[in-house]
Formats: sequence, C-alpha cells, structure tokens
Amino acid sequence: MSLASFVQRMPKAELHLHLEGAVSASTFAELAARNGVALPAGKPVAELYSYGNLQDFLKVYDLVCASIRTADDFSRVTFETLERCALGGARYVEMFFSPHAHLAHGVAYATMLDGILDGFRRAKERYGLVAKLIPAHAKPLGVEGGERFLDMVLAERPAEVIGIGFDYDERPNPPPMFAGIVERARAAGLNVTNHAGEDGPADYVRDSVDVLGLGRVDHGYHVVDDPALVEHCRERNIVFTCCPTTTLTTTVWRNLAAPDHAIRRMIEAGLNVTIHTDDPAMFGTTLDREYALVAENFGLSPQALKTIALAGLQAAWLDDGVKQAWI
Ligand code: ES4
Ligand code: ZN
Repeated sequence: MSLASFVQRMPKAELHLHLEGAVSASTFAELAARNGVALPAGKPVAELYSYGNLQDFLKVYDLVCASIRTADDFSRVTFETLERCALGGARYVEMFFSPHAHLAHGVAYATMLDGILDGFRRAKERYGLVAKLIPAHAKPLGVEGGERFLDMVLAERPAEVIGIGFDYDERPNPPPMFAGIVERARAAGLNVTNHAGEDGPADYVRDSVDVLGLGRVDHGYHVVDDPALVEHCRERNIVFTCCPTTTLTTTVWRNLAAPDHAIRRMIEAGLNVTIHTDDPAMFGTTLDREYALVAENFGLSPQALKTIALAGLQAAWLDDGVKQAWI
C-alpha cells in the first residue's frame, strides 16, 4: 500500500483547523463577489493565498472572514470543509472559528452558529463525520474584548460548543493576561486551548501550561528552545497540536527536511505531538497530506504514524466512553 493511501485510510482526529482558513480560494472569490468584499487588486484567484509571514496571512484571513455573511454562507463553507476532512480520513473534527471577524461586518453570533451547525448536520448525514466547535478569541482584542467574547459564548451555547481558543498574534498579548477569562470558561465547563510558541517564545508555552493550567497548546514549537520546559511538558503529557505546513510560513523552521525542525525535535523528545492542518485551504494542504509530509521528512515508520493518529483521537475533548468506540 502506498504511503498516501495508508495515511488516508488511518482514522484521524482533526483538532486544529480554523473554519475560515479552510475556505477554498474559489469559494472565497465567489462569496466575496456576492457579498461586496473587494479582493486585493490585480491578483488572480490562484494567487490569493500566498504570504510571507503570520501577519500577512492574518490580513488575507480577515478578508476571507469578511466574505462569509449569511447562515447559508456559513453552512456552505462548513460542509465543504468537513467534506475535505472526511475525504482525508478524519473521523472527528474540532473546528475553531473567529466570531470577532464576522461581528465586525454586522453578522450576529446566532447566524454564525445556525449556519455552522447546519453544515455539521449535513456532514454527519453524508459522511458520518462528528464535529465540535471552538470559538476563538483574537488576542489582540485584549482582555476586555475577551470577557465580552466569553459572555457571548456562554449566553448561547449549543452542545457542539465544547471549548474556547485564543489565537492571532501572540505578541504583545502574553498568556497570563487571559487567566481570568480562562478560569471563568473552565468554571462554566468549557475546555480551553491557546496558540503559543508559534512565533512567540517558549515562555508563552510555559505560561499556557503553568499559569493558565492548560493541557493543550496549539503549535507550541518554541518549547524546543527550553530543555527544562520540554521535560516539564513531557511529564505532564501536554498535547501539542502541530501543523507542519503552517511552520513553513509563520515560523523560523521553514524546512521540514532539516534535522532541527521543531516538530521533529518535539516528537524525538517524546512530547505528545498531534498533527493537523490549521488553515488547510489557505496553506494548500489536507490532513492526510500533513501526515505524509511528517512521515517522509522525519522518516517515521507506519507504527509511529499510527501512534500519532491515536494520540490525536485520545486528545479529543470527548468523554472516554465515546473515544473508546473509535479506538
Ligand atoms: C492562525 Cl496560523 C495562525 N496563527 C494564529 N492564529 C491563527 N488563526 C488562524 N490561523
Ligand atoms: Zn491555528
């Protein structure tokens, strides 16, 4: 069996995917035209998704967000996203989305939820794929903005919303700023995760674990800069949701074949690494492709790939009983 078909068939969990970053360039162009969003002048559709760093990327990401307006738009992009997850062999998806970027264009939170949950329902019916939702707070909007974000999430809370995330630029928004929000979310029964150590320092990974008390960190690559922290995270079995292709744009590790690539070192150090796509359409990838990249570049055996896939399923924010049914 080829590597591609082996990784495609292996049951996998997608735990780090942003809905808006999963919108194909052609759907983006179509929605933007319909909803009156101007695209960058002089760029063919095929070239919309190219950027040199995280900040560049986030500018285009905001444009994609702006192009999604109605509940039908949300349902469409959600279904199309989950369809690609299912075809890549995902059995379970935890999906981030960015409410603030839609609120900015007058879209009600209820409209977002209606459309996304309709997309979930259709993907379940068609592919048997189970999906959950993680609204994410954009850290540059600060603590005040974060408190209002959490109020909104708690005020209208379907069962599919299982946690909150924090994303966008890490600096100058260190994790401890958000400790009060994390505590309130957790007290309300929500799970919490934080983007840290993508282009921010190892300290932000440590703060996520020790100050915020998180068991999951999104990206986390700069953990490798601090051997004591690596050991600390290994002992505590912290889950790192890593996204190989993302690193080629947003981090200092832009060569997956290099022996010092952070994800390779994290795996070799025995950290609990899981593999995901982040923004699959905007970074031109799929879940099965990310697994194949890791296998080829890090020289992993099929058994090592299975261990990673299993770690992803085990890291899902689901009751153990539900997980056992898959594993
Ligand atoms: C993101 Cl790659 C990345 N980093 C931080 N925040 C994000 N939101 C969507 N993709
Ligand atoms: Zn992300």
